[in-house]
Amino acid sequence: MTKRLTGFQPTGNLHLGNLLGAMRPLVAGQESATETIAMIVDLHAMTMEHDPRALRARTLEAATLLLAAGVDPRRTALFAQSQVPEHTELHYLLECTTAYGEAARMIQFKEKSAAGGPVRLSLLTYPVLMAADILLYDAHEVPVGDDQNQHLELTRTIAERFNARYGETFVVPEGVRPESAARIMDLADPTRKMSKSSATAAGRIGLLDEPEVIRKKTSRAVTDTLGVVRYDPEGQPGVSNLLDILAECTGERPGAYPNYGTLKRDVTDAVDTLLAPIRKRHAELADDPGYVREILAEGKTRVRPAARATVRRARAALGLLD
Ligand code: AQP
Repeated sequence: MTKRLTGFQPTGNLHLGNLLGAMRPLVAGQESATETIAMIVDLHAMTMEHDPRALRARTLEAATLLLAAGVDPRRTALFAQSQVPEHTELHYLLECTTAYGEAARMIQFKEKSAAGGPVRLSLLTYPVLMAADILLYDAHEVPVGDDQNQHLELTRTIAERFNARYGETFVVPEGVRPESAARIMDLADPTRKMSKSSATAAGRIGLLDEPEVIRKKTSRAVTDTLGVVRYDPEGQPGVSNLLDILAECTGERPGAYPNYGTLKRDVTDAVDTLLAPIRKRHAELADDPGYVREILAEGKTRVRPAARATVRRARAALGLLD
């Protein structure tokens, strides 16, 4: 059975981009024969300056939102990365087979380390931890957006080299694109992707945003001065992003629109229709944080034997004692 793994960084509040680009494909994957693993990658959220209280709260909130959006704990193992210590153990073993230059040339490292402030060593080695996250579970498929392509390639390189040098140990994973392109852009700057860590929340629709907030953000979405509703991501990125959001939310190709105002109204309605049941379910689950913690503990227990087995194989291949 194909195993598919998806990770979510608790670096901020999950947003519409996360939902359409990753959470919905994950939920849909549960219907097929695919075995699904959903992981809150809390250790990745520590590669930049972080607040411990916020990290704990966001980890629980991300898990709660995944459940509210349809992750079924009977079919998907849901857990936090740090709850399975084999992630950090395999990370170290893989670091011993990765060159400094391979990590240092990652675009994300270059961009984030150039942002100013002290650069954590974990920011440099994070793609190797990501390789460990994937290789630990013999995942065949990893959904990847453009910005993670380079990291997945590094994972494949590390796995292939390890297998060739120390003997067959890891499944070499394939990156898969979600069926629909679903790269949702920032409403205030449609040339950038909607992101948890963007400077302002104006262009980001949070999964828990109230209807009035959604309306404000969509009605202020940046468009252009052409005044024609046309799908042209190059020439009209703002309008095209709104059309993409509408199509993703309704599951239908948008019809013709006489002006931007009517398009924005329909986007507001479609987004709210999609988010309202998630908000409602989230509120119910948030009332019972003990339940969410139990689900995470169960998820951890479910995946740990596979994680242990992989680490055992890797240790033996590298010449470490039992
Ligand atoms: N804008 C987006 N459109 C479509 N898919 C998106 N994803 C993220 N943003 C969009 C997908 O959501 C999953 C989880 O993402 P992540 O938590 O690993 O972090 P990220 O990709 O780095 O997303 P952010 O929001 O931009 O986080 P920060 O600001 O912390 O870097 C992934 O499958 C991702 O492709």
